[in-house]
Amino acid sequence: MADSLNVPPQSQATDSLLRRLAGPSTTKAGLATDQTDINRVIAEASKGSKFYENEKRKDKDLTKKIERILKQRDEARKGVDIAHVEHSVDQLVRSPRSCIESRYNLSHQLAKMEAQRDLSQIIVHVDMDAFYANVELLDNPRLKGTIFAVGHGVLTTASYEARKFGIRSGMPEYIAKKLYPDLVVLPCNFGRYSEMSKKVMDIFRRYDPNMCAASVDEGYLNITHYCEEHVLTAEECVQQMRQTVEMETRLTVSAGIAPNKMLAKICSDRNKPNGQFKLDFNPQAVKAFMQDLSIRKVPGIGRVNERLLESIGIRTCGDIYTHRAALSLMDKQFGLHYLLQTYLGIASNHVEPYHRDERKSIGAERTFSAISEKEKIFKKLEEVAAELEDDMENRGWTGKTVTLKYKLDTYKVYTRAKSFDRWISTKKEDLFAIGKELLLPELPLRIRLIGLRVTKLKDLREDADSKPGGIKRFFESTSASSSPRKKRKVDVHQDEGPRLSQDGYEEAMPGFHDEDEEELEDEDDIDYLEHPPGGKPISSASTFATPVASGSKMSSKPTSMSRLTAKRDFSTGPSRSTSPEKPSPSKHCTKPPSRAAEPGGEVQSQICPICSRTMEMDNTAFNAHIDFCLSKGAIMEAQVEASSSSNSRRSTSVRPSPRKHGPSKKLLRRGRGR
Ligand code: TTP
Ligand code: MG
Repeated sequence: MADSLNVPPQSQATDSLLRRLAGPSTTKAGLATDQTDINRVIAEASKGSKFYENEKRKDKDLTKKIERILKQRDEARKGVDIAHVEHSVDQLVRSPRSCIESRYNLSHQLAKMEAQRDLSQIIVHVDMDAFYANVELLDNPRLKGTIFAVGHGVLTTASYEARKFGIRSGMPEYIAKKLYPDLVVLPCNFGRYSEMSKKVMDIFRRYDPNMCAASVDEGYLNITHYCEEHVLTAEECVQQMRQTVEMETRLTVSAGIAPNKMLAKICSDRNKPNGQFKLDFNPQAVKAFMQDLSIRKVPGIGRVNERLLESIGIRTCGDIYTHRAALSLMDKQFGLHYLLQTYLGIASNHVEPYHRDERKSIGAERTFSAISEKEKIFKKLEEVAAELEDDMENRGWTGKTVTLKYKLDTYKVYTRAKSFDRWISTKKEDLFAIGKELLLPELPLRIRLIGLRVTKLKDLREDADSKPGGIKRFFESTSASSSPRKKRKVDVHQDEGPRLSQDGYEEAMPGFHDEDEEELEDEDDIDYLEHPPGGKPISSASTFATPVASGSKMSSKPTSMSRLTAKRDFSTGPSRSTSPEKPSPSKHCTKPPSRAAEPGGEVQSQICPICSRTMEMDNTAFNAHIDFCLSKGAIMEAQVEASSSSNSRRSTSVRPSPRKHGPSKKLLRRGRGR
């Protein structure tokens, strides 16, 4: 990061664009320290593509936003005694029982920040090393030591040898080959990754049966009990667990040991590959660890939040304290509480597997080379409907609202929704018909992605699985964890308050910052690669993602590959749903007008299919709100669901339900999925 910041003699705007074009995986382990030249090669190779233009636009928007924020900050500073504000924040950090809550609108929880620091639990974050690449090595040992990557079109991962050349996840293959022309690129073999993922997760579960699988190759464990029972130190236990994984699978894993999930995740990257790092379990050690840590290393602080924080001088977690007055004055924009908590190294230590009942939506989408012919678009829609049928039936879900999503060849995303007063049919013909109805008024279009998503879900397995006493069955953790896809997206709705962990810890900066993070998801769409400047077309694949709940914020790996990978289902014997009744349009139909009718329109009361709020607004505003909800809904798609064919090119995602406040509410994230 810092290296690219020093790129002379670029203007700030050019510099930020260079960094943006470099993609989200610039902090990956094993990469060359100086990425300046690499960033230039990437920018040069991307020039002229629609992707480049889109990134340029987004960079400009963000720059404007930053200018606005700085103006607001300067306004807020006027006539304010900064020393007094700093003193107040100090009291907040050091004397939690001080009475400044009301002045800064701080919650009771905030005031207890330091007092609530819990060092009693041993939390471990495990993350397989170069997972797809190392699985490939199992089957082809001759690759050992070679510079290779996995995933045609866009790379899913790269061997550590390749990373030295700047090659990494999410990088277009043709750009990677500019960095190292002899790069060997292997096709993805998702079935195999899934198989190995299951194996390693099963080993982790021996140490914590309640572990949370955060993605295909990573998870959180609480080993406190195991260590006590087996009279082991945390380091011994993790060493043993890593050895077991290597012995039984011939794959290596790195681990971080710390008092909470955020710290454990940061620590697991410290000694990658094939290493472990334990943080001392005392407040001083934790604070010292955070002091010089780049804010970008904090799970959930991505490129956009990084830029926003940098704009007010915050590059390290230690800088949070230095700039506490500005943060306090700009609390709404930056989230003082969350950032102070981060500065102190305080976060959730609650480890629990994903619960099925948190799902919010199920969807499928497909990315392709831009098309405008009506018949071709319908064909894609039909395919998506068929995929959705499969997943809804296999996973036992129906719902009441269907949202069509499409992305223009300019990368602009639109959504159109329709609600029903009965549970919709999961039959592909019916899903297709609804999608078509939503799509028709929009035509003609030139699009590169089409998707359908069903929300307001009903769990068709719920009744069957209910036990006396009303205990809902947990979603099979293997199923929720082993999908060979990564899709994660942090999301916060500003008006819903901060995103909270299961045990009530704030886990993100305020929502509007994520608007841009959300936009970054566009880079997940790989079609810009189909016609690399001067290169031959590269085919794209699409993806399927299902969520994992807990650890979402803690699992903020870059999203850029998610759409490229197919998925496999690990759920055991999915039950077939009973056929729901045929849908009938609801009077709260959310169907938006065709674009010809935009902007404006009659103000009416409408219910958002995503957040369920009733809103008085015209259709344009309403659609903008749905877009906002869909793109920012507090959900992550981190897991890929199953497809019987591992090379399938479809994409399906299931989202957890919207974030709620208060302890023991699940942390929610979503991936784009749209
Ligand atoms: P990561 O754990 O992020 O990466 P990694 O295991 O390859 O390397 P590291 O040693 O740094 O942990 O992701 C696990 C797998 O998920 C990765 O091997 C491929 C896949 N993946 C994608 O498909 N797209 C992505 O953008 C990323 C980051 C990973
Ligand atoms: Mg990994």
